Amino acid sequence: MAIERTLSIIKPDAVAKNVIGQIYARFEAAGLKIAAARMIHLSRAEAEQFYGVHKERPFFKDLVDFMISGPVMVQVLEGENAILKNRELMGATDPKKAASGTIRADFADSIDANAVHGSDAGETAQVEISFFFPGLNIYAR
Ligand code: RTP
Ligand code: MG
Repeated sequence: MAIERTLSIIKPDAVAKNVIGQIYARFEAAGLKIAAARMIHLSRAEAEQFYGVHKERPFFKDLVDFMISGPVMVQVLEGENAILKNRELMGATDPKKAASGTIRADFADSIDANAVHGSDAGETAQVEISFFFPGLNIYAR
């Protein structure tokens, strides 16, 4: 199985709830390594660029407002099938529809304040990792 890297964000709601460690523990228990990490408070321009694929969607402004409402914790996760594995750990976008035991079921409040972001495919993972970690040194372990 392929070793992949994916971009994960712990969103402002979950950072404010002080559950970064609990979410990291879930990544680690699933065999995903934290390969790089940084805390950042996104500017509006950065959030609009990051979520640019959604710019025509009705929820775009709410999404950007939310993503800049406080600091976020951004990490590269590495492991077998990391992209899909992280999406499974996250659960459905709407926490009301997320399977029990998923991060969103346990920590998210609403479809806007939904605790985590995860890249949805290989190509987006590369773009998103470069966005937050340009010229990154990711250390082999
Ligand atoms: P993410 O990109 O944050 O990992 O979430 P996702 O793939 O599960 O969902 P996506 O369709 O990419 O949407 C990005 C974020 O926009 C907000 N959203 N709101 N009100 C709505 O109908 C709606 N739909 C999406 C969510 O916060 C979602 O995480
Ligand atoms: Mg998405």
